[in-house]
Amino acid sequence: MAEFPPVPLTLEGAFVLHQMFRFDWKAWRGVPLPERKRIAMEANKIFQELEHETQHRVPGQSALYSLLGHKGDLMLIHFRNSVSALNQVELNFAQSEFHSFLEVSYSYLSVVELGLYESSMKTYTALHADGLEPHTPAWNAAINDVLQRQSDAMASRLHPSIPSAKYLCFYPMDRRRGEQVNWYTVPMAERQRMMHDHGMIGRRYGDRVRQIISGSIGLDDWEWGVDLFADDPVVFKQLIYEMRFDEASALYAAFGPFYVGVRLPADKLEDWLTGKFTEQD
Ligand code: 76R
Repeated sequence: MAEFPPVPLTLEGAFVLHQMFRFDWKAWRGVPLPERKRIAMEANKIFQELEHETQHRVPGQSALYSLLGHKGDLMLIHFRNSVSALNQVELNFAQSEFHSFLEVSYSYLSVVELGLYESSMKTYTALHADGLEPHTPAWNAAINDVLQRQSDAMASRLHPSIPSAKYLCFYPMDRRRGEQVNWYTVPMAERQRMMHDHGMIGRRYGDRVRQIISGSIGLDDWEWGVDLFADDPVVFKQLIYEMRFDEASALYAAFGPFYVGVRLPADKLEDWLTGKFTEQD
């Protein structure tokens, strides 16, 4: 059998920045009320704009979440067409007065990724049958063709709109490269089988969770970012618990910190700043 590349084909879409902030409540309360009102209105305007920003006729996507626990108070997620556009968003926001009350507690840079485990081997085998050798110009051109066609077909998943679900669960993760097991030395066919099983479990939750997987190898400290959107946070626990028993997770997954937030629409920010935002449910 020919030596095929061990790396699955991937499609990349929107670049993603997660920003977690601590809010300085003490400093905020020290500001006279009319000032607070003015700063809150300015912030409201900024977030409204962020929610509706468009670039190159593709809607830029941003959303704000109220975070639980000590890891931060607010989380902003941004989807843009380029890393430089994300950087510009970050810089614009830093100019606001509201930003002086924030301290970044964590951030994460990644790019929406669709792994083509199901079709990579088929593609490699078909090109080989056509007499093409890996890494030759003809092979590379044929691969680019395949990727271009797939990208067009998957455009809406590569540039997703941020789901309107009430809750977001975000965490970064790795595939293990340890002494006992190493994902990156497992043969492609085995990884393909495990990812298939993974997808089958995930699909059972498809009606209750939206997942956006972003790749961050070379961009940030972990290898993937996982964003799960749901109206019921118990579903996060159920899905992730079930996946822990799945081979790809049980043997090969290592997890970073988890962040859970409640969607905070820009026009609710002023309420949030007075400590009243979540309705009782
Ligand atoms: O994109 C697709 O829907 C195709 C199938 C699929 C791939 C390729 C898929 C489906 N995932 C894929 C890739 Mn996933 N996913 C996670 C986690 O907590 C854990 O144990 C793992 C964190 C969850 C909860 C989850 C959910 N997935 C990946 C990758 C890239 C790995 C690689 O290439 O090696 C990672 C790191 C990852 C992790 N996944 C699904 C889900 C869900 C709910 C689905 C089904 C989506 C649906 O069909 O609606």
